[in-house]
Amino acid sequence: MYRPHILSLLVVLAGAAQATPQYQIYDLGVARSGDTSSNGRGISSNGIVVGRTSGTGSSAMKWTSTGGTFPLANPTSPARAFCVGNGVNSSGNVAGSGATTIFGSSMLPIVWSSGVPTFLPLPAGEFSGTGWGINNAGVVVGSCNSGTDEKGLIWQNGAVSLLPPSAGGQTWLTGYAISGSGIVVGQGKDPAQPNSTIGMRHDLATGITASIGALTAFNHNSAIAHGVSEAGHIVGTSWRGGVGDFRPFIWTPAGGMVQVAPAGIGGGRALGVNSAGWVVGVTDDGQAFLFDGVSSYLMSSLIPAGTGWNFAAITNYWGAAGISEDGTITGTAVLNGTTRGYVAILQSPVSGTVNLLEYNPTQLGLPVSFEVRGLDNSLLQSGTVAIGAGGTITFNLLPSLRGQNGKVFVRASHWLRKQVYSGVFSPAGIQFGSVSLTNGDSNADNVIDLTDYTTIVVTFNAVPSSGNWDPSADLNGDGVVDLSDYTTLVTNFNLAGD
Ligand SMILES: [Ca+2]
Ligand SMILES: [Ca+2]
Repeated sequence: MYRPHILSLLVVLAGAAQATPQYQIYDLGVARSGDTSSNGRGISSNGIVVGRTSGTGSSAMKWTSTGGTFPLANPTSPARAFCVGNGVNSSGNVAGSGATTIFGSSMLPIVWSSGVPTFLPLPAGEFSGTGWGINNAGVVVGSCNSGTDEKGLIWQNGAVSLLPPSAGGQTWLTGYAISGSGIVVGQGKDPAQPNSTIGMRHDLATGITASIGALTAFNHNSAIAHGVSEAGHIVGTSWRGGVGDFRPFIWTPAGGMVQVAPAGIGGGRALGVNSAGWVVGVTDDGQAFLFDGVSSYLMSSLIPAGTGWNFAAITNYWGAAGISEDGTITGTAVLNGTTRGYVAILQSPVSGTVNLLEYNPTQLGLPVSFEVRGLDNSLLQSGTVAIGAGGTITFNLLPSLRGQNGKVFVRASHWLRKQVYSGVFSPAGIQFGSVSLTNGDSNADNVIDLTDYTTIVVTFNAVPSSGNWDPSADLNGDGVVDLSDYTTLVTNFNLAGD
């Protein structure tokens, strides 16, 4: 009887040890001259962002880490001057819609492939619709019509069809997202409870549609499924029809529907999820949040202070709209008073304290080189950072290295290289503690030997104004090469770095 309690405690303790994610946030800007605002609405599994740039009319816009923000052309025949991109796949193809007014009049579903807009067909007798999600195979989901007459649609190979009902007669209102393996999620209606909507899941591989239920522990009976990861996690909102009590959830085939731990004021809506089970959404008061599988955080608490971003300034359904496999988040907030789409990139800080031995002046600001290597010693990342207060150094691990196994080394000009870490590169970063580096490697070949000895001998008694001055021989940094430096060299003679 005690075992479940002990396991629960262990889970809690493990959670407490997980580092808080840290993000850098970037303005998506506007993509057309004269535009005044933008939104981030969706992100692909590999981090391509899509949204809208708005001024006189609007256009779908796309952001990539290499190309920045750029607009996607509005269709001209028939013209649609109010377009938005809602979903994007890893090839950069975008699903969205175009309307004739800002209120969404005469809205038509559109796909942009290589930036070129193409209207998606509608079922016979339907005259409006929108595209929401597009997977890496190019399959699009969305809806036609609106209100209680809305119908969930799927477009494959250019042809449209209704998303199929469940065996129990539950039908689709909207398909919001689709994974690469063909899991479609969205909202539907159930003839057994006509006054509420239900969360829906369809598997293209099996052809089966089913409701994913609601958070029955909270006496809920209604849900919307809004996002799906490549691994099949589903997220959305569960609530009690006619009451409210909106709560974000994550659903898996094995675990069913579970409330996402609250952030901020508690209630809210989940919009996006990745294959690590990280969830993004908005709280009931419109603030963006992130759930990292253990804890929930307001986005405003995960970015550096003083960026000018305000997540509380607008009532905002899209505060955090999507998250990629490497933890990149997009959404909408207010930057210095203007509504803007953002992209927030997860930082994996590698940090620790470096002590440069046998060195007299302050080491504050001195350069330290770092190397990230694989277990086979292949160089994966390298760079130079300045020593901060208290000897601290920090650099950001490349996102592509998260979760890999490897080693981290540091060195400085005439100090030997030292391995400071070996193991898994946690997405939340690495803290390697405190390391002291051995002085005396004047020629920086990672061994203290006769060559370094010779350097000291030929520069002996030199000062910075001397013709034979060599700063790498002034081991203790006191501005003269003398017996102190010689003693350090002799003490460390024949030592080699890692
Ligand atoms: Ca040497
Ligand atoms: Ca000296």
